[in-house]
Amino acid sequence: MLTLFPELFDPFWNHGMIRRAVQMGRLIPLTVPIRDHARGRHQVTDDRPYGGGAGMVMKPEPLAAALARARSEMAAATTVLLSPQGRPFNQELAQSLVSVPELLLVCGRYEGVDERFIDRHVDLEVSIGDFVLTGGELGAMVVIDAVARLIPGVLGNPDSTACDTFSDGLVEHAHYTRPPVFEGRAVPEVLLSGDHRAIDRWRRETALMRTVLKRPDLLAERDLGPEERTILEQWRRNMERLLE
Ligand code: 9D3
Repeated sequence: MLTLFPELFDPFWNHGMIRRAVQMGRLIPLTVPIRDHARGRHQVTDDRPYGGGAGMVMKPEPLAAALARARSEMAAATTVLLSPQGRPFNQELAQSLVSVPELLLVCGRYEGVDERFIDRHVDLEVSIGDFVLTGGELGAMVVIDAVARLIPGVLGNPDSTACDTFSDGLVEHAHYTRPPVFEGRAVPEVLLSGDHRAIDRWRRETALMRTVLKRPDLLAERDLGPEERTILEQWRRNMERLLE
């Protein structure tokens, strides 16, 4: 991890799943402060853009020196720059990053990073979405969090990554726990029935309906299975009956 704000990562490395990945030796909580690798009395890390314009650009030399320091601990690492121009991060990219042996994340700040550093040292640019952040640090935490939980053994229950939201293209069914009645609202009866086939069917059906209501874009990108067709046709018949 290369950053101008290493202190942002201190609590991050020390909690929950991330700490477990660190303890397992699968995540190195190494934060290289880019500023420590800047030369001169003022340790300047940014400068004005050639050609003019607003904002500042991250100088390439401190980044390259900080990267060399990080590479002394992870020689063969793939370098990932967090940047608004990057490939949009999603579960599929998280899945493919978890099988890369070593990842080294670089957080930019200011308006951008000198392109020559990117050309020479960056293997992949990743964005966490189409909105503007003040720097790459939160992006790096998002990527680390999403990838770390896919490392075998980091999550207590390996099943919980198998049916992640989006990995089968639907949002999840609703979840309930005790008490059986909360603020006058009961838990759906089927969940208390002990009938596991009925529960499974209810979950698949409501997952599909919740996707229709909350994330119709997910369904537009994928084909319906035969059971899903049946469920939607059933709903259509119910709607038609209501309209009559
Ligand atoms: C006006 C041009 N801006 C590009 C959209 C300049 C600019 C704004 C913010 C350049 C860099 C940044 C800092 N952002 C990140 O470093 C960043 C980011 C983001 O802003 N959005 C989504 N994902 C990411 S990952 C890193």
